[in-house]
Amino acid sequence: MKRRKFIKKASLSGAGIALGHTLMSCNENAENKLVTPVTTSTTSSLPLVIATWHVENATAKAMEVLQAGGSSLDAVEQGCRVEEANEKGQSVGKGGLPDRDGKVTLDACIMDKHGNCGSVVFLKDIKHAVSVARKVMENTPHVILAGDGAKQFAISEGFEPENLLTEASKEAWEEWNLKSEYKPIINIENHDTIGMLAIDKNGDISGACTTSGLAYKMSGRVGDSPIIGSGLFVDNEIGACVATGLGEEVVKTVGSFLVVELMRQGRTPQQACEEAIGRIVNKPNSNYKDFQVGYIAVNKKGETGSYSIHQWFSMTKFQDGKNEQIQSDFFNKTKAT
Ligand code: SD4
Repeated sequence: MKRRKFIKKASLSGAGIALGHTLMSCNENAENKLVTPVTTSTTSSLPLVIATWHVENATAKAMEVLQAGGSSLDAVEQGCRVEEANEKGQSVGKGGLPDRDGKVTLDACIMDKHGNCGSVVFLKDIKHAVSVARKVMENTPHVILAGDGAKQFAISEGFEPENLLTEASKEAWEEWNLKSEYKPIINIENHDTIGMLAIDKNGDISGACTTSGLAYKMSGRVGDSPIIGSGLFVDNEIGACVATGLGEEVVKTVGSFLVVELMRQGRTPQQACEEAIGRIVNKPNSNYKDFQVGYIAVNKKGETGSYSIHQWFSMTKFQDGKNEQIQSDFFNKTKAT
């Protein structure tokens, strides 16, 4: 997930667009691979997996699990682990960009077909945050573990602590530190989360989300990604949704739960994602031009949808032997190039 080159190529200007840039960005190969904006897919061929952004290696891993008859839960965990281990991706796991004190802190969650869920927030030194979240779900009576407690729990479960700050991320932080300009909004230094949803051969849905959060965030800041209902929600009767972008805005509208509830009321995944973005941008005095939010969703029939505030958000979808990046439709067309 190396997106910076793409960011440079996207010659948008103006502060608002620049602020949303990184979260609108995608892989350097994006120009060759993007296809026309998706509306709603109506094929229900299973299994299928979708993920935020351009993460074909991760969706390929998840599909391998699904094709072998594995559960959607195993698929989303294994898929997310690919990006957590990818040191070049500065958005999740090892190599994630640090907070403003130079510490990499991770947020992740996972949710299964029964509505069970687990999450970790402000986790340090353990790269596979999504797997720790799964252990919280399966091996504790709790849903969320935070900080030192989450780390201690992970170690007790056999996870090896390691330094997650790579040289590249350290250098980026040192460069940022020269000005230490702190803006609690998505800006050019910020980056992308992986959220993944899968339906297995039995038709059961699971989801996961993992991130290092906003780059150079305040120490202790937690976004939407590990918050069940905001960053992720799964209802095996209805469908699932996962979010990316400025977590504060997703939390304020309980975005993923909203999308699933809208699907329950009869909206397609695409309509539900659009309406949930509408809740953000249509608020009185919304400064949506300054930040990005994107949703992807799937329903029980295997229909999918994705939508974002600004251009350049994309979804990776693996279904029927095709693993492809799909450009998301978006709200702010007036500023599009
Ligand atoms: C957060 N939603 O921590 C995450 C950041 C993100 O792509 O999605 N970046 O607010």
